[in-house]
Amino acid sequence: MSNNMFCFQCQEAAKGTGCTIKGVCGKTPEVAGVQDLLIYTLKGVSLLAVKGAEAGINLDKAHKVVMEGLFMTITNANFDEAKIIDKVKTALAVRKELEEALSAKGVDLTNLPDAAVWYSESDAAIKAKADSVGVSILATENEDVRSLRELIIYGVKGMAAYAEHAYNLGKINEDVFKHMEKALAGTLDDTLSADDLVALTLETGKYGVDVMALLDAANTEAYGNPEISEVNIGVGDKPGILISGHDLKDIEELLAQTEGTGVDVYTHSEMLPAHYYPAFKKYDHFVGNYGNAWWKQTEEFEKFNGPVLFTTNCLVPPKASYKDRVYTTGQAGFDGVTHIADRVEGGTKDFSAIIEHAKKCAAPTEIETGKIVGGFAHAQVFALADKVVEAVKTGAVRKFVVMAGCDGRMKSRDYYAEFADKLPKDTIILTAGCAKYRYNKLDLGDIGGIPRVLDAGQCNDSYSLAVIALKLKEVFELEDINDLPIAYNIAWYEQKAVIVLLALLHLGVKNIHLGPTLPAFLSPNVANVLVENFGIGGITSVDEDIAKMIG
Ligand code: FSO
Ligand code: SF4
Repeated sequence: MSNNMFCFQCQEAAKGTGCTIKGVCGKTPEVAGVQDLLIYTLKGVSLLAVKGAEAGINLDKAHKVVMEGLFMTITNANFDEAKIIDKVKTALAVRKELEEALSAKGVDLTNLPDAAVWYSESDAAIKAKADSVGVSILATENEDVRSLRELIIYGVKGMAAYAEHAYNLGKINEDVFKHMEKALAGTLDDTLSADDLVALTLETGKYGVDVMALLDAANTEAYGNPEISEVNIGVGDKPGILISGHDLKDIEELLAQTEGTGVDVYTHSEMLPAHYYPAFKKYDHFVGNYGNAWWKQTEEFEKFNGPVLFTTNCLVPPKASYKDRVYTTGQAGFDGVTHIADRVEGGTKDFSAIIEHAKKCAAPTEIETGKIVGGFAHAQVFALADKVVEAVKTGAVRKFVVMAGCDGRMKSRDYYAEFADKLPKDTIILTAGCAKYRYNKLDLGDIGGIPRVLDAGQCNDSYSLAVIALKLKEVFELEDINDLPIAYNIAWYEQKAVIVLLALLHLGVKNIHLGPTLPAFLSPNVANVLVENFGIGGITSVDEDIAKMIG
């Protein structure tokens, strides 16, 4: 049994340094241990995959296990120790096949590190191994190397999540997979200097842009371009299923399978933007969005009355009062909750169990009424481009403020609601991700018909915000994206925000304010690199920051 852990991958790391007894997120030392072992094992798989790419070996299985394993260890995705152990076993089996294929090609496999050679078959031996590698990041001597390695690992975790959503829609970018493997293998390489690791971090940002572009293409080709939409936040009188997380393929199949059953479908948190896609508007039983950002779920799910499906994070350990109504699918998991199996190739997932469950439940209790507006992804904003450009030229819009990212439970995040509220009325907020729940129900008005909060969608739709910025740069004939009247005040929580940040840095965006606190995994020197080269800064008080960002 583990009795210690170390994790500092998210913004809520205990004391701003790291969780050591139990995660603030609810992760136990046992789960933390097997997650760390899974990452350790994937580093070994990746090392062989890099060699396999050079030797021309088929890497489909390696790509898949690396993607799934990385995604599974993201904050608030999977708390099920047995599922994580299963993934370790899959990774070891894939590694074995790779070893055989590489040996057959005569590739030298001597002197590999332990991560690429350790092996166990039994759960007990895997748990024992987890105990021995669990806190290994503490043992890496140079704190800057440790910091950069973790920054890279968290970046590729976010990348893996987006790659998997695209993969589920049949879109693959082989170079993205290869980069995940190169990056993970790079974290095992003691010959890489801090400078080399900085370069690898920035290269990760390039693939961050690529994977978000891939997912954007996958989503819009499958479901159409998001369009301005009003979303009901009240409830109907039929029982409902609440679907959370980010996977649009899952909601597509759930909507199709619930049609005509008398069960309504509601979105939760990051699934809200599903309402913006034309393909889903045809369903009358797709009623609205229920609740707020992820961390409010323990209160809100009690009132929903029906079953809740998690397609990804952010899952909070469920209370006994509604745990029997929680279902997971994909890389999400929690011990004791029903997991809906993956689709077999060419087939669909089977949501009949959750639908039958919903039929026996009461309709949701109303917690809010009214509507919220969203759907301002790149194509919709381009359709309004003339209006937007005109508003900037006439001075009706003084500045855009990108407030994308995540929400979280910390009191300090009240800052973002206050910041949005106090922004001068001639500014427009561009948002994406669950950060918006801090201000998307405030009445911030509009500027000549353009709403003052433009929601592009999920955290990955931050890509849309970057595309919009690049388009404006072209329209205004500017040399540098940083000459645009756009300020960046981004809230981060978990590892998808890390890849979004690295992607923005790759696109040349400077002077991003990152809050509510800077990552615990940044050593002072690594933080300095980000400050000096990219002007990254934290947040201070609302008034000071508004003065700084808006002028
Ligand atoms: Fe939020 Fe959670 Fe989308 Fe994250 S629900 S916090 S950055 O998973 O991915 O924005
Ligand atoms: Fe702590 Fe965040 Fe790690 Fe959870 S994910 S254990 S809250 S640092």
